[in-house]
Amino acid sequence: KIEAGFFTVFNRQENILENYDHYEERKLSDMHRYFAAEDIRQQMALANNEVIYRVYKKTAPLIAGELEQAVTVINPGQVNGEFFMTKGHYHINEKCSEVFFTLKGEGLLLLQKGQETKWLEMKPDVITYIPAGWGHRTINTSLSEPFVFIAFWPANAGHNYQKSLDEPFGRRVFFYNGSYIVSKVL
Ligand code: S6P
Ligand code: ZN
Repeated sequence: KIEAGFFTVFNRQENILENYDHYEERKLSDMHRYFAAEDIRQQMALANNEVIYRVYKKTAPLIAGELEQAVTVINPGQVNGEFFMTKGHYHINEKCSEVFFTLKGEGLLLLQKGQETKWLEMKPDVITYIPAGWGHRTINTSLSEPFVFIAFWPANAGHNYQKSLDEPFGRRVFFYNGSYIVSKVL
């Protein structure tokens, strides 16, 4: 049973959402098809199959008119020079948009629609908007700090992860010269 009216608290010491219902955890082994690296098995061994990101959720009713929210914590790190990132997805209901509010760290929001790719920098207090119909992925571009943001989206959106494998994002983000480079996928 979902409470009618609730609050959550982001604990910025621990980087968790207090009183979450559940969290989803993505390790390197869950994500091997999303990174560019070919020697992913070797990388997995090297990196000890570490946690790339966690998504903390407090659920709302999954019906039109309601809003879902989640806090995403992407750890710092790279796979063969490619920064840790989310799988990225499209909303099944193409009329559903989304808003991100950045809580900690620094990163990028990568947006994809057909052949068109856009990216926006995220850092604390920056609010980014994902228009309906656009695929979205976030990337932690910090070398040392977790990248944390809260997302709000329509509860009837649904998530399509297969599409971000079938039609990969047009850019990938790599470590370069002490910072990051957004490189075109050929
Ligand atoms: C949900 C929203 C976020 C992501 C989260 C993880 O619509 O966009 O809460 O679920 O950032 O990314 P992904 O691509 O694994 O769902
Ligand atoms: Zn989404």
